[in-house]
Amino acid sequence: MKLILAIVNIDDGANVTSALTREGFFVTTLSTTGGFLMAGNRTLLIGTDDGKVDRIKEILSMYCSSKLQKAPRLGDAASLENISEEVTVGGATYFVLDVNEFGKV
Ligand code: 2BA
Repeated sequence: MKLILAIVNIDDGANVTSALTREGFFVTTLSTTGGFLMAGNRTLLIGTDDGKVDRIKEILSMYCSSKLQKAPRLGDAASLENISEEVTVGGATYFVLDVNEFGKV
């Protein structure tokens, strides 16, 4: 069994979660914050059989598009200047972990 951690854009979170549950996957959604942009995103926890990991990756890529987002940064304290640059965020960043044990009691 595998546990997939997938970090997705906040705008894609609901659609990708619906698509996964429609196909019978069990999903837990966490509200998380990216360390670089300090903006909200969604982290999905999906426990599944090894053979279904590829299907999950397909669904993630279908529903999670990449987006340009402004990365506001405070300039030095003396000028208080805001310097902005754009970064490409997503579609989805995922990790596939081996699960030693899975149970419900
Ligand atoms: P954030 O940390 O807010 O990062 C947003 C975007 O900013 C990233 O998009 C990337 O384009 C850029 N970025 C992040 N850290 C950077 C850095 N140290 N220097 C330059 N640019 C940087 P994505 O790579 O698509 O990541 C989207 C979100 O996925 C991240 O939000 C973070 O929450 C998560 N993430 C991505 N890679 C991760 C990793 N290796 N470990 C843990 N979380 C990760």
